[in-house]
Amino acid sequence: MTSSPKGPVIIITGTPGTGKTTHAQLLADESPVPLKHINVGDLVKEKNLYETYDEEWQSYTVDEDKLLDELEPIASAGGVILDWHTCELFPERWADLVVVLRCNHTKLWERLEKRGYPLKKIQENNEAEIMEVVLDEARSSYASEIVVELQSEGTEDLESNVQRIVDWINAWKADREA
Ligand code: DAT
Repeated sequence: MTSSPKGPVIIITGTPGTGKTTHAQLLADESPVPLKHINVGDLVKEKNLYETYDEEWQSYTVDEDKLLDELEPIASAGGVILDWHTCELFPERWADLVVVLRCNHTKLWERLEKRGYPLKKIQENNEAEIMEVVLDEARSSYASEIVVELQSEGTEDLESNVQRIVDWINAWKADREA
């Protein structure tokens, strides 16, 4: 017998700088059910789940098998926010909700510049945001009913987005208690 998960699996994805970690932290604080925030990029570094590190691009080539093995028990247990700039790697069965954060490219450029990214990495990410790469990826990887696109430009967006996800969690919870 499989036990029912204690909470949903919520994927928060989007181009770097769109606000995933900021949203995930606030959501973990405000959620009506306990949610563990996993910053997948940090996990990859901490647990050496990568093959190489590219100095020039300042980025890791992830060992996808190792990462999936690490995340499988966590996702199966439920009650987790997966915060990462890509989502197509995660099996469809893991996801209850996929939030894709979006940001105006001028604002995104400023955020990435502040982060000290090399120019070509800023350009690449900015272009990806304009081309809706992560949104397309989410839409082609998961059922359309569970993919939500949200703007993340200011604190008002942040607060209303998190409230919207909290409302969704309350509905998820009520559904299971019915
Ligand atoms: P990500 O995890 O997607 O790389 P982040 O959460 O680290 O992005 O945010 C990058 C920066 O932008 C950080 O200084 C917080 C700011 N930011 C992001 N979304 C925001 C929002 N909706 N309102 C105000 N600031 C935001």
